[in-house]
Amino acid sequence: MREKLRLEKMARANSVRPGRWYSTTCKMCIHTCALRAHVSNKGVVDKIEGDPTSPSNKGKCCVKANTGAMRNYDPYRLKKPVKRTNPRKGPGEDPGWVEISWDEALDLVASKMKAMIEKDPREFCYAITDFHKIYNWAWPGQFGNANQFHVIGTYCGGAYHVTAGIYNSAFAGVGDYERCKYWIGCGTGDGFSSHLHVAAAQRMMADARDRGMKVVVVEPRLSTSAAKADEWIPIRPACDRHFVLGLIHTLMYEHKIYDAEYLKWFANGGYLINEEGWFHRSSTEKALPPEGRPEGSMRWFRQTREERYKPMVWDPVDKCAKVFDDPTIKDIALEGTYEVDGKKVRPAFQYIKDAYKEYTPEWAEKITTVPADTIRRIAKEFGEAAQIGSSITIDGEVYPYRPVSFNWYRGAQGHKFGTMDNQSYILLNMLVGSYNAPGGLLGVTLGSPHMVWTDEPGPDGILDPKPHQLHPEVPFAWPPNTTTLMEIMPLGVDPGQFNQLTLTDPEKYDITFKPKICLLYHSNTVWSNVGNVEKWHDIMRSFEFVWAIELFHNESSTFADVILPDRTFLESWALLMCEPPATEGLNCRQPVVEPLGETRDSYDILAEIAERMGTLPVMNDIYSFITGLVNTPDLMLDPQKRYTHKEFLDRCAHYWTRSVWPPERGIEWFMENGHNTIWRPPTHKYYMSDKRGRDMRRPFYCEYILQQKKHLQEQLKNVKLKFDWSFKDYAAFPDGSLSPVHSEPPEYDMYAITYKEHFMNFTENLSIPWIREIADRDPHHVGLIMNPKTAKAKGLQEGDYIEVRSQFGQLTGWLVYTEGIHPEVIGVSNATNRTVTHSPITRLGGGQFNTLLGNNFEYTDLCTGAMETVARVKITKLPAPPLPERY
Ligand SMILES: Nc1nc2c(c(=O)[nH]1)N[C@H]1C(S)=C(S)[C@@H](COP(=O)(O)OP(=O)(O)OC[C@H]3O[C@@H](n4cnc5c(=O)[nH]c(N)nc54)[C@H](O)[C@@H]3O)O[C@H]1N2
Ligand SMILES: Nc1nc2c(c(=O)[nH]1)N[C@H]1C(S)=C(S)[C@@H](COP(=O)(O)OP(=O)(O)OC[C@H]3O[C@@H](n4cnc5c(=O)[nH]c(N)nc54)[C@H](O)[C@@H]3O)O[C@H]1N2
Ligand code: SF4
Ligand SMILES: [Mo]
Repeated sequence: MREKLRLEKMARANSVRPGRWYSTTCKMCIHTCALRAHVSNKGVVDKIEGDPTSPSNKGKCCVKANTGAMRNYDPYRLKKPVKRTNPRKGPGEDPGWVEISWDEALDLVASKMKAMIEKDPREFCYAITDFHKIYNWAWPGQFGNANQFHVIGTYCGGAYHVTAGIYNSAFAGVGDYERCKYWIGCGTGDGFSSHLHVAAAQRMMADARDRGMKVVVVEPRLSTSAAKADEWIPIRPACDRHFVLGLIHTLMYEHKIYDAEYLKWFANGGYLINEEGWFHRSSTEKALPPEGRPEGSMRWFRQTREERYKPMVWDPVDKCAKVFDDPTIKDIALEGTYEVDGKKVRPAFQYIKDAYKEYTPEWAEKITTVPADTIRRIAKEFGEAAQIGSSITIDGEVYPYRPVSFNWYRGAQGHKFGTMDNQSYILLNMLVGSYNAPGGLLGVTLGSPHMVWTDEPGPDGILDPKPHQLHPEVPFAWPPNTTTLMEIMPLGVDPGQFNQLTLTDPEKYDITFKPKICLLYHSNTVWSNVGNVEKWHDIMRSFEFVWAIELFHNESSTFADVILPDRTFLESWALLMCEPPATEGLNCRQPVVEPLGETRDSYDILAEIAERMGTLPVMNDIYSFITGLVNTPDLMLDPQKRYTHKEFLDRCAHYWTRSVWPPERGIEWFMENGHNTIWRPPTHKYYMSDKRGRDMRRPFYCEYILQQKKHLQEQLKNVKLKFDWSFKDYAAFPDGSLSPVHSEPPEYDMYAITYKEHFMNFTENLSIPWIREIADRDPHHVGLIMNPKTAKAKGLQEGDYIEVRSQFGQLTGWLVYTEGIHPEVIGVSNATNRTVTHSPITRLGGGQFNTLLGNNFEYTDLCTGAMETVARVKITKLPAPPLPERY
């Protein structure tokens, strides 16, 4: 031990020069782990570590954080505004960048923007994806504009956040690391490589496994999670819901394991459903919005008259139907068929169980390739580990104890029918009573305090649904005012992919305006968006003016007319915690070094442009509104004043600590102390108990989604759409509908998938030497991965140069063998599909993965905007070009 310490000290002594530590916050991925950065007396960052005082990452950080200094000192960073001199745009064209002064750059942008808003603000499209400054997402709101031009919502959380909002008032969800004993991870890197606060989650996962938690991973690929799990279940892509429907069937019909008490009292498993699929409602008893309810709750004023009558349950003791909140209810029936008011009705549980009769393990095996016996066994293990009936006392309060969780993210639900995918995983957790129980699956907030967890009772005794986690609902209108068609997606998350459809053929979508200006701020939308990439290039060329706020050149900013250089996280401000898995509070990012070159903080850039456009007062009002500052006259922004980012955050710090996490603190306190993070308090709102929960039942049967569909259909009655708009994605509970990727022409005989890894942030950090070295040593990230059995059957071998072609696009690469992939799947790592970068260190690939994906309504979940992120492809061997250097 002593030797180890001595060596550790030596290592530190070698890597750091005399200087001091600063508390700050990481931004090498979307999350925000607390860090400390060591800065030498010469003002150079020479070491980055996790902040040992943070209860979230507890002194740990991941490899990406370690490379923060390399990002900062990257010689190819943009350090001055640049303007293109070559009007021809696209790959292969040298934009002919020339450096210009800030004055010239800002004048140019402001004058173009001003002319545009004076004419028609709908001519502005924007891709803004900086999660650390989420208030900047609202910047275009000052023009009343909502033409989002990115897929940050719909590639990953489109359906996930909407359903988490409806079913749990949450932004995300994850197993209770502290108390879970049996963890299934499906299409997610949670706890290992991606999703919520990787560095913090890895630590929590390691601790949980140390105390014996079993981990099962369901994945087409031997991912980091799968490799570390107790069991890997390889699955055919885009059918995880079918696997889970198989588990639910088995638990309901074969093992007969389910948490009846949870389904009766904490969910609406006992609500009576009529043959048309609606709640059977009392004909006399009407519910009214609770007194003192804040104005503007969409859900209450949206309800039709008929929907205001209370839903009913069957009391098997008194043998009659009663309204759900009748105090005389002795018990609630979950099963059976009854006649009430002359109508045939069934409890929701029975209704769903009947619908799931056909979803046997054998049915699921045919679709998923997971053996029926495995499905039976996993169902049994999961059901038994839930310890249904057991309870736990925490701080004197008794809770149901259900130490199992089914976890999932992008891979499991980034698909056509993504809404139903999410619903199925939620239903499985509900079925065993683990949804919000200690040990089970718990809600996670987005993290910004103004969007902090607020669950509250809604109509029908059910939790008030909060589907709109990122911005308020876009009201119905036709013709549409957005290029994303949000007007006909009452539950949607802006489907940025639809820009490709609406901008290519505006008439078909009744778009009466023509977008001319595009802003790319912290968004590589040409790389990250789905659909044929040449079509994206055409759209980028069709804008009259493109401006970007970036650190680097990339696939998208190569189309820009002007690029304004942002500061790195070591030079700039932020105050938040993004998607904390088990903690709450604020982390402060502060400049720890002098900024390089003539860069500026993106907040300050946007404020200055607003000032030059004459819209600063509106910007300030909007920022006051979305941060909540509007509630406190002493902290609200003065519309006329231009604040620096630090001044703005100082006000947020005061307000957020005053209102959410007292004691009140200003930014100076955070600069000194780093964060005010607390571990989820035990008797916390996250757990459901008898005291909390009975008036906020979770919708095992989600009539609300059907109501949304009905309202939309009514609004569309008077409109003649020139395209087919399906409503199949709206469902009260999930069924076995299949994504169209499973029925493509037979020559597309393989599935192509993509994935993140712990060392990669999408793909943008592959320009960092340490990251590039890691990627180069891992076969999963140097070529297109395929199972050798499949390759041999196709007459291919490792090292072959191959083309991967879908109905929509194609890419090329070198074939790499791995046993760690489902035989029907080809893996396209994010590390293999860059096409334009700022740095010679990044290896360019033979095309972008997303060009393989279908970008149309058939491949989109039209309830939420989530899209199919799996492609069907055929593989052909090509003559090999010379191997690139270092391959
Ligand atoms: N290290 C790291 N962490 C990140 C990010 C990052 O880029 N790097 N990005 C952040 C963001 S914005 C997001 S959205 C999250 C994403 O977090 P995750 O959803 O955890 O990440 P992905 O790698 O996109 O997808 C998870 C896994 O799904 C698998 N997969 C693909 N198709 C299927 C399928 O059909 N079924 C199943 N079961 N699995 C499938 C992939 O092989 C992959 O391992 O991570 C966040 N955190
Ligand atoms: N093939 C493929 N496509 C994907 C995914 C995938 O895994 N594979 N993931 C999908 C998901 S889940 C998401 S959320 C989206 C993400 O999509 P994007 O948000 O477009 O993701 P990035 O490529 O990381 O682009 C972010 C850009 O921000 C820049 N940047 C980094 N730090 C800063 C900063 O501090 N300031 C400024 N101004 N810029 C900065 C980087 O240079 C980078 O070019 O992509 C989706 N598309
Ligand atoms: S998980 Fe993200 S925020 Fe946390 S240390 Fe790693 S790169 Fe930084
Ligand atoms: Mo994402």
